[in-house]
Amino acid sequence: MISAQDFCDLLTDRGFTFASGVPCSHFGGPIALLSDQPGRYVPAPNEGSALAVAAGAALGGHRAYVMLQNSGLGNLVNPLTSLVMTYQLPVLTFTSLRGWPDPTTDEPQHEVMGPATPGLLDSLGAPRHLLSAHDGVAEFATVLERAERDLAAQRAPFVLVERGAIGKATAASAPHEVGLPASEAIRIVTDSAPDAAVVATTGFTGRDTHAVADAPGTFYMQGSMGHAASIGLGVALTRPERTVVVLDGDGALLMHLGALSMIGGAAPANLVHVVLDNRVHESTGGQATTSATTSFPDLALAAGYASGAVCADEEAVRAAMGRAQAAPGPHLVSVRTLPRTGTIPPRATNALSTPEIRDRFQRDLRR
Ligand SMILES: Cc1ncc(C[n+]2csc(CCOP(=O)(O)OP(=O)(O)O)c2C)c(N)n1
Repeated sequence: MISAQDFCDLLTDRGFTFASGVPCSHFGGPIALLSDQPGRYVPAPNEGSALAVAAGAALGGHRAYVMLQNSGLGNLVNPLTSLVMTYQLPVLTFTSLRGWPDPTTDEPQHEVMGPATPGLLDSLGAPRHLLSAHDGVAEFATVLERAERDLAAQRAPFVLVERGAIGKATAASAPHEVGLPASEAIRIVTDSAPDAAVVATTGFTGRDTHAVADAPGTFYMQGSMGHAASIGLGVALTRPERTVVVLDGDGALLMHLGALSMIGGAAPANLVHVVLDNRVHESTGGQATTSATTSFPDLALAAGYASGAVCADEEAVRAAMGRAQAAPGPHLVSVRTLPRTGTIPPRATNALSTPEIRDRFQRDLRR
């Protein structure tokens, strides 16, 4: 293993002064260290934006790298192939290797992308190198040396990073001063809409929802980060008689913010979009999102939602959920949530297979 400090230092020594990314727990250490230094790390909403901002920094004359989870490679393929490769921009990408080499040891959403990651990069013609868990500083220096040769040849190399290859560091965060524990917010929201179909975003939200409010009418996402509201829209449009509650995260909503405009345009009367806003990607270690400088209710209203509200206590959440179900939507309810404490409950998929989640959700929609 290489320490987070050594990882950052070796890159800085080579003149890489600009970094961006979307968190994966594999990169929690470097992101924490870089985030402490103003101007060193730009938190991106999705992997495509991370690559594009690094490409812009390269155009601006800086050496740039990005860090991301391989589940986000799909988000990055378009700017990789049509921007970075087309214009031969020297950007270095570190991607984790979730679901590899043995997908059965990881979460279900990594089963396809884990084994596919090396071949996907090969098929795109992107050079790749491996940083494995037992590599130290010397091996990392060799990997960087090889990547430098790709960069010098105007190619954009990838370094695939195994679990445990980079050490951890603690991220500073600026949580809300007032708010609700996430599991409490989920309990209040689901209790306020007992007949609703629920779509729960990936990560800790699905775990909490399964622990405090499991119901057949809940669709637990594993992966497909950022698409909870779009899934909810599809359900809401095809089941107009049913209230649909989306439990979203701030990081997840920001990942595909264009969904707000799609929802505003489609105007489903029965959709209540709840954002559990804790200002961080808590599921991957608490790396900051950019929600502190973004107003979700203002964005929703500007995108055509019927209403938008911010809540920080039980009374306000209950009142907002009541209003949202009494008038045609779509409605957005942003709930300020506090950092989780204690043990995180197990994933819904420990108790239910993904086809079981699908089947019981569909049966519940038909009832
Ligand atoms: C495309 C993609 N990129 C990255 C990840 C890794 N990931 C899983 S959960 C998560 C954080 C989600 O943050 P947020 O929506 O704010 O919810 P929180 O974890 O704070 O509850 C991330 C980055 C992923 N699953 N998919």
